[in-house]
Amino acid sequence: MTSVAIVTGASSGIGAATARRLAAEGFHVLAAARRADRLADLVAEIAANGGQATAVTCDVTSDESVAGLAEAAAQAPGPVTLLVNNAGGARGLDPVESGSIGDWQWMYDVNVLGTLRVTQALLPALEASGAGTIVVVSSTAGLTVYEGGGGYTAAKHAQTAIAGTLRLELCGRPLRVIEIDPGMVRTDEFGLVRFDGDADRAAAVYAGVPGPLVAEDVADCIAWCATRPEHVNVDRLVVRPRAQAAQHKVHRVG
Ligand code: 8X3
Repeated sequence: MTSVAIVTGASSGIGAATARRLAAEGFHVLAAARRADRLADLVAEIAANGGQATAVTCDVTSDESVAGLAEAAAQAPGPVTLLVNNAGGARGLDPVESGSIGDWQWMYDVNVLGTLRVTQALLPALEASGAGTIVVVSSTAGLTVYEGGGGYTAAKHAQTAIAGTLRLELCGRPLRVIEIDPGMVRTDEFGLVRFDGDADRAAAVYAGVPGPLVAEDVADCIAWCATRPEHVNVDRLVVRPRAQAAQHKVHRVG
């Protein structure tokens, strides 16, 4: 029977690339995100390429919406063996002394509580499958801090803490927990959300960087980790572009 993979934040970027990749790997993908029109296009594209996917409109900041995702998982045509907690994002690049409480609340709700809500809701199905995998897409921002990144790095550190704690708590049960920490990834929307639609500011982050990661690079890492034999747990995978040796050590040309 086809295994089911759930991907949150699937309407764009890393989430969409992961949904495509997991469908190509043979999973039936439940592609979850807020934007139904984007999901419909994605699901149609996956089907046109011979894959299987179902769109599930879901806002990870809503308990009710996440309950709907769990219901969709219960109706899915196979055991739920993989959850990719990908929904997340950054807002603002303000110093702590002037950071917006609203931005910080949003980042905590989407990145941290979103992971908590979705994981809690799907854990029973993942465990019932006999071999469940929980992926937490955190960030290198979950491992270090940088000026202006306080709200985002705090949220990502919390996500990283959840992944580590879950792995301890689930030890001995048929569940594994994988944390993926991407560095500089150029996607259509991450920078636009962070800078409130300012495309120039978003593009400047990658200016002169030869070969920032793209969403497919991260999807590749997620798919590799999630398709290892079930006794293998890749605890954490940190992936950056070659041009980024560390958060502040970025090679730029021009
Ligand atoms: C995004 C990486 O460097 O913008 O998760 O914080 S960074």
